[in-house]
Amino acid sequence: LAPHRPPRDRPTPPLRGPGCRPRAPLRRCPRYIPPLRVWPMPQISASSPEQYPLNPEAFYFEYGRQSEAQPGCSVLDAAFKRYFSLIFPDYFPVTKNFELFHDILIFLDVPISLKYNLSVCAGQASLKAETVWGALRGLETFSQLVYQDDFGSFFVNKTDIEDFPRFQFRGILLDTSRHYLPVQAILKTLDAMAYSKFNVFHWHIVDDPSFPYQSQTFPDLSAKGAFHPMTHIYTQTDVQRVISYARLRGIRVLPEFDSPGHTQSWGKGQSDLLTPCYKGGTPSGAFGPVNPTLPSTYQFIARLFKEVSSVFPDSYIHLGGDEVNFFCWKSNPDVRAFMQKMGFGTDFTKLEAFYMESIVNITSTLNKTAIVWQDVFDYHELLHIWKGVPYDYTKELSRITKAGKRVVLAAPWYINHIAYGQDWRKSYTVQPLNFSGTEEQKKLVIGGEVCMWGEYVDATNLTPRLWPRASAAAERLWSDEKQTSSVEKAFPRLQDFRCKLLRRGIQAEPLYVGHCRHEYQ
Ligand code: CP6
Repeated sequence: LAPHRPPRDRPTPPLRGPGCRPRAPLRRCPRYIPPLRVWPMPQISASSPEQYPLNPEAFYFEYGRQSEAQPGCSVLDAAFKRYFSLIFPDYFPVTKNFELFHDILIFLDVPISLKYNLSVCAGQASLKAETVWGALRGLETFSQLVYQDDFGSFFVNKTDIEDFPRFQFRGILLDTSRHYLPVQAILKTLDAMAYSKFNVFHWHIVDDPSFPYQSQTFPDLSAKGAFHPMTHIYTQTDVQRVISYARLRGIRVLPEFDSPGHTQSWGKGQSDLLTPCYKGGTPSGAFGPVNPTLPSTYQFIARLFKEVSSVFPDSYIHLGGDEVNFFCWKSNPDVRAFMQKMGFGTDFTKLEAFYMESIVNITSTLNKTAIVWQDVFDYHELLHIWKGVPYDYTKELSRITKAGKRVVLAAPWYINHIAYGQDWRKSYTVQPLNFSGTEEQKKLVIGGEVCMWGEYVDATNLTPRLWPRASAAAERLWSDEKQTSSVEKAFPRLQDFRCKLLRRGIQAEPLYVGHCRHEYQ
């Protein structure tokens, strides 16, 4: 922190602009302890009215001497650059080839903890984290502590923070099948996710309407199944770009290839994959879910998932399994014969379970953990709760955790649904662990997810529909429940955070009447 420690080996920075600005700071209100304007709220924090000016000419980040991470650590080198610009918006260094120096101490010990400690005092701020991912969250917090006065000078108050996430899975689902989202729109969402400390991008990449993923093994899937074979696809380069952009921000990418339902677009580029529907004893020309009776189906899935699991490095893969319509399976004589042979009688949920079990086995041979929507519950370790909308997901939480399965809660955060008024309040007051069950059961709730289904969403309205509404869920998933129990106290903090999003170029919608010092340009 400037100006107490002059940077080494650098010329005196030139004065900026004509004339001199008034010498800051005037301590306006010495006894006033400002509310901590950090979203989501850190677990433990103490701030003081003691205020330090920050000079962008002299500010730098530095790796601590004892830190295991040192210059060359790609995640933190890149984060220092990003956060410099976020801390000093609109500031452009005058010196050419401006080198960023580093003034943050990073200690790496236990490589699983996501904790960080941030201590801001005169002349120096230190950030200690056991992993680079924890350090990223700490940088985000630090950047939110810095503010500007009416003359544009930067300040930060004396602050101590110890922070860690309440839940390990804090996701956002984007649906790129109902509408194609340009890569830029995805990257922008990843930026905003990092500002709210989300850590999972659940990429619902394909579905009935389109198949934009360009597969190396099966190029026809996007050539015939995308809205447009050249302009509305994600190439391997696009996908790598999204994955590495997300990684630099501490976000994992969880791909979803939903089957056996929601696969109409798959059928265009892969013949004999979908079940032919029958009408009056003959094929009607329509197709239903993936055909679970043919060995070729499983050979196809094995090859597709082999590719997907090498393209997406995350250890999880989402297999979907939701909303399977049995109507077409019932109409097909070959499917009915298969049911007889397998002894399933007329219970089509058994056929669905057979299919899901087979593809879960395929994913485990690829060393990935399968996640499925709650509809198919018997064969999986990790389930995704989406039903129980609006508010009966608590029963599902009891039922599924009782069976010893881990869960991610999505049902209360379907923010593609919109309503007049402040619906963020509902998202904010969700209590994910408020269901009947033992302590052991509660530990199985690994987190939650905000879903932005794409029927009515494309790049024109994605950002304002997501932000700051998703941030309400982000605080619920990150912060201590007791400290964040008041929606009224959250309101001004979320309004302030929304202004920060605007300042960072995220077109977040307003919560209610009001203004931001820097309105969206
Ligand atoms: N698409 C897919 C969807 C939905 C699901 N799966 C969905 C269902 C109900 C609501 C919102 C979205 N559009 N593939 C369910 C997980 Cl209210």
